[in-house]
Amino acid sequence: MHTMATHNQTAEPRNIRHMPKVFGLAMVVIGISIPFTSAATKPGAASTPGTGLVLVENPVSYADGRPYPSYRLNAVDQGMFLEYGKGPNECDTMNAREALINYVDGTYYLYYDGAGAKGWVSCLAVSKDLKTWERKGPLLDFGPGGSDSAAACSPWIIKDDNNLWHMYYLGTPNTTGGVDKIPIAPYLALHATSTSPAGPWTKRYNPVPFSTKDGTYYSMSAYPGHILKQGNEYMMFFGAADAKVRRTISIARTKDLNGEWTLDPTPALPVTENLENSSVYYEPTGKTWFLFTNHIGDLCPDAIWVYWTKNLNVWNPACKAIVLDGSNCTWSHKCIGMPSVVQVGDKLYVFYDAPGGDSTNEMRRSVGKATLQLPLNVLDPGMLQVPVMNGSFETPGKSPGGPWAKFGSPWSTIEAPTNFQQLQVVTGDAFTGTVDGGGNWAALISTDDAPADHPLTQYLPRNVSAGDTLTVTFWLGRQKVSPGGQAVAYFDVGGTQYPTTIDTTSLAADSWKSYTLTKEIANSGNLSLGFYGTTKAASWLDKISDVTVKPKAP
Ligand SMILES: [Ca+2]
Repeated sequence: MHTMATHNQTAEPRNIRHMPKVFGLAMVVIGISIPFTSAATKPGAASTPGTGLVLVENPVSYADGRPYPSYRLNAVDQGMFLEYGKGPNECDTMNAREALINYVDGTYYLYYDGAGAKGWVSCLAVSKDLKTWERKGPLLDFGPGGSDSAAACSPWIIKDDNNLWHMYYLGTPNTTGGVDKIPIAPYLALHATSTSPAGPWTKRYNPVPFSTKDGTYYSMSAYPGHILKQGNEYMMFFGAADAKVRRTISIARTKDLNGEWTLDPTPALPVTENLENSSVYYEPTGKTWFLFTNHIGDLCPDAIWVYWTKNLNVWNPACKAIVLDGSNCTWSHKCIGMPSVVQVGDKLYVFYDAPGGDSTNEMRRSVGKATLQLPLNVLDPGMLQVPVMNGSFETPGKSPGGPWAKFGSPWSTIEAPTNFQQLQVVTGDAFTGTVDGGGNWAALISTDDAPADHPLTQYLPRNVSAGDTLTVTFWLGRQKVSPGGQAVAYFDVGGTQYPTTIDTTSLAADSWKSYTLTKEIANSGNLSLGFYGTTKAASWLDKISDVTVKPKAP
């Protein structure tokens, strides 16, 4: 049946997009630095300082079909300021990257990975004003232990209660060799201490803070990240990669900076997000934590993304935005390296590395910076109308990008399922008429198009609680010359599905009907919405509403 109306059937331009329906203000929030939520309650608040979310209009498609953020939180690029090749003792002749900014007692300490003749080590540049920088040369050296014999990079630091600084850095005994000597897995977590961020640093090889472990999401790599203290516990947002080299951020915990760290059994964000490195900022205005990280694209790191949460232990993959990519970086169009952030007055400075131009190269990167006007304004975590993005599937194309994940071809380079089917309702001669307001494209739900193990699913930017009642409406059609099909629609709350079966065999051929899924949920967690087929014959899905949350009666 898929031959009757394939996605190649017409040359419908991909830029015909139905603006996703978002609650309230979102429909008019197009621009930069407009508060996303406050204007709804404060007329004229558009002049309020700060940076707000704007909707993504041109989602990027990735080879593996992963979902793309629905929002941007645009930084204003300040350009490149620390060019590789100018450090003392030829410490950074081929690279200056992995910029980690620290502000301590009036001085900015910029740690960056310099690539010189011997390989990659962390180097130091200092500044009092972020304008004039003094390059001090290598901060660390290779070895003497085997675990950092080939590279000693990317250090995050924190001061303990006795004013001793602790450093956690990435070491590896392996590189690609040759001239470039690019560090390769395993990326290991190593420890050092000093009385000053400027060093000298004393390496502490025992105990090892944490290590990779077979059979886990950190089987390939487990390397350091941003550290902060909550109560008497230190939390580290460490980097992980699994056996399929799927990368993400998770949380390591310890009460003793000289001891071992315990890694959370599940990652803070799904491995399918493809993220490296972390830098955390707390926004007091909205009592919200922001995790800045590096998104890895098809060829190279391609953007700085930020995730936000009110609860450091609970992160939602839908609560994310693009901060800097080739569209708003002034000098690097395809490759943007890892971010770190520091607050300076009413701005948040975002440091990053990039190769410039259209390069996607690992080498010849330099360091740039960008700014975000504070405060950062994001979604209301208690919203009662949760936006479903692209709910009418008006995004034709072979690999649509956008918010839907596992859309027929999830992780196709890894697990190689079938192509997705997103077809034209009338032009494809499947129906005489469209759903009113649903546009001309719909998704097919069948065992061929969206089977139970590859459902059509969307993360939603809402954490819900036991006792809440969730409602969504959507339209299903039985096309001409088809028996109709059977399928399942479900809410997913923290991995628990609340399903209902749906059946279009009882509809008249060439007709549409509205369905409502309502569930009172019994657990708490991140919310997502999904659909999958249970018969080979398809149901056509269109015009999915926002999800309404009715909180449990007090
Ligand atoms: Ca549609």
